[in-house]
Amino acid sequence: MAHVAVVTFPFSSHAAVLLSFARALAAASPASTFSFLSTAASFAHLRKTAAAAGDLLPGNMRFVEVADGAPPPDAPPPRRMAVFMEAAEAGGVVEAGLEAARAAAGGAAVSCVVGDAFVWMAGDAAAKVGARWVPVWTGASSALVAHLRTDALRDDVGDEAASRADELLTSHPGLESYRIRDLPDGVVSGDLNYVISLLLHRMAQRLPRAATAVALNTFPGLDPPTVTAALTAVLPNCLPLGPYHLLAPATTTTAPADDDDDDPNGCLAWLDRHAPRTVAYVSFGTVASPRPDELRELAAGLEASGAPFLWSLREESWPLLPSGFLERTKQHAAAGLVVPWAPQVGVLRHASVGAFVTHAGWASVMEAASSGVPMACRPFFGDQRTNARSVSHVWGFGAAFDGAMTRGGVATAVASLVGGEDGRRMRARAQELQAKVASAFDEPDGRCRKNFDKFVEIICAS
Ligand code: U2F
Repeated sequence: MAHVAVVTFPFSSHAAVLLSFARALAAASPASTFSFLSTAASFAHLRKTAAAAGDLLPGNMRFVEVADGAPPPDAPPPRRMAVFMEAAEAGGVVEAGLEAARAAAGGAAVSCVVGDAFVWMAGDAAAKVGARWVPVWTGASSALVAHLRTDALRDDVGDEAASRADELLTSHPGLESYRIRDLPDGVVSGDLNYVISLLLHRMAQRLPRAATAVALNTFPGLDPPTVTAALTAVLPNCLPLGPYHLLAPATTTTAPADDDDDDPNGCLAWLDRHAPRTVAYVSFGTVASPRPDELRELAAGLEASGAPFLWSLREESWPLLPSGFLERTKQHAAAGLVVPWAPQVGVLRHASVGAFVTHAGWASVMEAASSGVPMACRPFFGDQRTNARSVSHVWGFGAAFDGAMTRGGVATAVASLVGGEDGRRMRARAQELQAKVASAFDEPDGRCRKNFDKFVEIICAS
């Protein structure tokens, strides 16, 4: 019987994505044992946000806590990431987690380590216990191509990233549609020694050598053939089996409109009161945050657009909103609703949502594409510029702001997406992708469904 350890990158939305992925694996292979490894802080967060994660753990899966490297209590997230990765790289964190998993499973040795590709040292830990390493990539294929080509890109661009920012990467297979400025942070620009830049560089060096297979959060028909070819040339065993959020057992992805646990802020009931495709949904994911002046511009632009809006905004930012803004949204409930958290998958599927203003985090892009919702992207960091470029120039189901959002820019973008000619065209493109998701994923013989079955077979093989 297989014992699969699932290793998370215990920050931002990564652990929640892995948890829903692990649940899908556990449901698909009820005879196998699954140990889900994360830190105490990550488990606490998952229990709060991932639809009562603890209650919904399948019987063949258990949580196993790993060390976080002991960051100072008041350390900000980037410092926590650095401390965790240093501890994991020094050895011991994943190894101890695998040993704890073995002990908790009555001595059953771990036979396979599935894990967020960010935690590349899980490959070494797996090898030490004679297990396979099967990483899960949570970003876009194009971003992965960029990371796999980091050395070649650095050789080409050197220290000219700023002066050649608008140059297309025509000599880099798979990246022909992207400019140097669209590359993820830490490839040729930004702080190359930042913890995330370093981990992605090392991950890219390990994947081709050590991964038995790699799960990709994409579906056939999404990535251009050049991207797929560039990836499979280096990672022949990569399996497109997304959108990952559709893999989870139904209870975690489809919140009924009246389910207070999944929708404590009443977003879906509020959306029910609006006409089809009229509402702008706004969210910048779990980490990104516009600066105070930009936040005020966004708020003013939403009001000026005339479109009703649902805005998921972390409560710490509410005091930064323009004076009277929250009161106005409360008094005229039809005009806008600001909430600290929204059931995003259900929101994007709702018929009244006509536009998505977002940072273009990869899970958000996939959730919008699979719901047929056009996007207005305001990328902030990491891979978000690459994703925004894909949405606007490769797939054409959205637009990207040029830099910070302004009142006028937001009003125009939202009005265009919900009512303009450009919006209609972009919605049509989004709906084409939605149809591709349906055939690649939902149909019993769809390619993603088959790739998921193959993935399960690989990880549960004895
Ligand atoms: C990091 O991404 P983020 O966590 O910032 O953003 P997403 O990948 O878009 O994931 C956000 C998830 O949180 C959910 C939403 C997504 O599944 O449905 N969510 C929600 O349910 N309710 C809310 O009110 C707000 C969000 C990183 F910053 C990105 O650059 C990367 O692309 C990404 C993937 O590696 O990880």
